[in-house]
Amino acid sequence: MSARGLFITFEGTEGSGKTTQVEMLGEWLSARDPVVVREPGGTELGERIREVVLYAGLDIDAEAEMYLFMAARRQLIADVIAPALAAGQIVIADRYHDSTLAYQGGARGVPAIWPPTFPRPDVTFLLEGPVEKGLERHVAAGKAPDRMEQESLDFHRKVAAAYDRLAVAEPSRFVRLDATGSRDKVHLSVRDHLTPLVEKA
Ligand code: T5A
Repeated sequence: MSARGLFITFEGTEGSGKTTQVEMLGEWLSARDPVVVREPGGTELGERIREVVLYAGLDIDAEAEMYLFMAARRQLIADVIAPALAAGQIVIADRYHDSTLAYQGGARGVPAIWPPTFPRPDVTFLLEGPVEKGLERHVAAGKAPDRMEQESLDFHRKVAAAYDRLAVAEPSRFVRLDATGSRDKVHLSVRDHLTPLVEKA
């Protein structure tokens, strides 16, 4: 548990339903006025890095890509996450450092560590399901693929395998959820896990 506040993150492969669940959770906790952030983004620097790393069509070295995501994250921590947690607020993040460990570390093979200045989440929901299904959801939603979504199926399977290893290594932080269930079913599982923590926060 953070010194103050409650830090909740959502992770998973493309189209696993993170944003949907973050929005549903934000509504459920609205009386607590949670701080909701998405990565990369949430600050002016972060949004600019998002454009560069996902949509500029640049050929980016894998390690440089990792530092770009981490630079965006550090600014978000400094400007938003750390002050909110220090003030006792609930913070909900749509992706966080586990994304770097899974995508850049696991799938791209870059040596990745958890910087000591990055707060650890209290709870990380990992939305799991076949990677093909998530990519299909994007196509069905008509979303233009970003640089990472254009990667091969094999790449996305490596991301899923890396998430699996992260969850196995930290079972007290990770909550694994079946992302193939309905939106409401997944949301009710999220609520079940959070109810005791939210009451204490
Ligand atoms: N990245 C990010 C890194 O490589 N390293 C990092 O350190 C970080 C932070 C970010 C990209 O950057 C990479 C990972 C990503 O490739 P993004 O645009 O922010 O890209 O996108 P993602 O985080 O990947 O989110 P997605 O847009 O892929 O999908 P979500 O949020 O998982 O899914 P969501 O909720 O948008 O749902 C997708 C579709 O499915 C439907 C929704 O309505 C929507 O149409 N849906 C469901 N349908 C049926 N049943 C359900 N339970 C459903 N839940 C949602």
